[in-house]
Amino acid sequence: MKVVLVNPDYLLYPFPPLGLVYVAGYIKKYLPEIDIRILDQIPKEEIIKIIINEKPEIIGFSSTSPHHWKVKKLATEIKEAYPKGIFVLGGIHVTNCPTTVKNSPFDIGVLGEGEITFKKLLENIEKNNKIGFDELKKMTGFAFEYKRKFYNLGNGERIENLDDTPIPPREMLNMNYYSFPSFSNKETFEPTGLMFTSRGCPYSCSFCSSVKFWGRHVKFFSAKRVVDEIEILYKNYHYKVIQIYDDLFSMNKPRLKQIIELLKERKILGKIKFKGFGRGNCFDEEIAILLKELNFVEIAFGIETGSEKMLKYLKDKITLQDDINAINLCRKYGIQPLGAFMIGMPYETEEDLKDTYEFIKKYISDRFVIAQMSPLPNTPVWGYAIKNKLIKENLYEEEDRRFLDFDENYSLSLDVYPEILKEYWNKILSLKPSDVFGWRKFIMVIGKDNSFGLKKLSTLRFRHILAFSSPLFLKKVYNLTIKGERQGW
Ligand code: B12
Ligand code: SF4
Repeated sequence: MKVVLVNPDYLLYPFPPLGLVYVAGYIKKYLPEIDIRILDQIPKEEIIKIIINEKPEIIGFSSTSPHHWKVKKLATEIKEAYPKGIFVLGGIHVTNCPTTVKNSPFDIGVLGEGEITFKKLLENIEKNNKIGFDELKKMTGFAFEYKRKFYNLGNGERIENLDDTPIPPREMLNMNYYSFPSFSNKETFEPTGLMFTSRGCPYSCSFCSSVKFWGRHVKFFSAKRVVDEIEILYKNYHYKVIQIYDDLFSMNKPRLKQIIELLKERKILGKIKFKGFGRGNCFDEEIAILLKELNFVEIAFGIETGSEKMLKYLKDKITLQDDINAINLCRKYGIQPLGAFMIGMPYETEEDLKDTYEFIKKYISDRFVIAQMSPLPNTPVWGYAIKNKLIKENLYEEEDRRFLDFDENYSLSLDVYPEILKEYWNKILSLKPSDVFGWRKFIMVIGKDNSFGLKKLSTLRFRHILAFSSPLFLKKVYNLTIKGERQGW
């Protein structure tokens, strides 16, 4: 049986679709007779051609809410060209909005952590030669329409021991595409790899949908397994920087110590730089010292706001002082702190916006990012936005770019005039150190067909600058950013 998983983010983000790779790796390990591949960084026309030629029985997709419309559009086009396949949707959007499979190109949704549930689905299809809905009805982890009835069976079975999943087989991807340097600061301007060492977060922020998905019980890969993967990224893929994308990496001190010891034993401690995410209230001097020893060069904190009142609404068990302490500790140990902030939130007033502006200016104007708050399904913020008729239930079903760029007309705050919000957006952005060469924009726009030899960009800076000024590159920037095609197909 042939299975194809499609990464819809062609030319969009230089981040590997690790969710698909985890699922594919698990199937390769536990159902080795299945022929599974990932169509990664391939234009739509080619995806359709490959599917028509290879005739896979199953075609899988993944979507986040803000990008769901795009994935649905792609799946619809593929289905028109190849109606025979079974179309499966996994990932966070369908988990939070299972009804999205109704009247859609998708025959079935896989809810929650995907590995075990997808394996069960493939076994079911192999046995029945089609989806055996009568059997699936008795399980968990699926959403589908069957005999005019809709079934939402809730999240599927979770993996108990994460080490049971194989190290993601990145060789299934077009890895040349994922060797960009990290532009966030000069320390990380080297090819950067991405990995996870845990799943879940024990907190429950009012805007975050991660916690409903993974649960508040955090699962960790063992230190040995983490170091095995680091070694592969360093030796096989030549990454000099690794970004750990865990919701909260620094939590588990004993494991942190074991990771350091193992890296030392393997003589790679200090050769790789790390970046990751922290939370102000679970960051102390001991953690800062351990992270420094591990060679952490940057830690991002979701500070979100400079207003204590807004912080109470947004996050649990944290104060602004916790964030200030964390920033100070990072600076003390030479780790660059990064602050992530939002504006346009429920209950936010002009006073709160002013506090955010002042906080950034005083504590972290050297490295911060700011975004407009997007309401994510299944969160308290989503409930607020629906109740106040600020958005429709089916917000993410249709093409909608409003929350991907700043748009003052769609603020979730009922307490501030749009012009004031816009004024603060611009004021806060004016605090940013200038991005003279447009590095950050650049990383978002280069495609897989980087005929400029960008694979080892860090060693090719002169050619890279030449390439920047080539008409081909300028055309690409124009099409992708100025004409706005970056978000489309
Ligand atoms: C890394 C990351 C990114 C990276 C890389 C994204 C990528 N290519 O995967 C970058 C920075 C590019 C990014 C961008 C965005 N992100 Co993001 N991101 C994450 C993060 C931190 C980890 C994602 C991940 O890889 N997890 C690990 C893997 C194993 O999990 P997974 O992808 O969910 O896959 C599992 C299951 O979902 C399932 N599964 C997934 N796909 C499929 C497919 C099939 C067929 C099957 C059977 C199963 C299955 O099985 C997998 C294994 O269990 C999550 C938070 C989190 N902890 O998950 C946020 C998160 C996914 N991002 C989020 C958002 C909002 C965004 C943006 C929309 C932000 C923006 N405004 O632009 C964009 C959209 C990107 C996109 N194209 O959709 C939200 C999504 C919320 C929602 N309801 O949609 C999250 C949950 C953050 C949050 N706390 O709310 N993101
Ligand atoms: S700490 Fe981060 S991952 Fe955890 S609930 Fe809050 S925003 Fe989500």
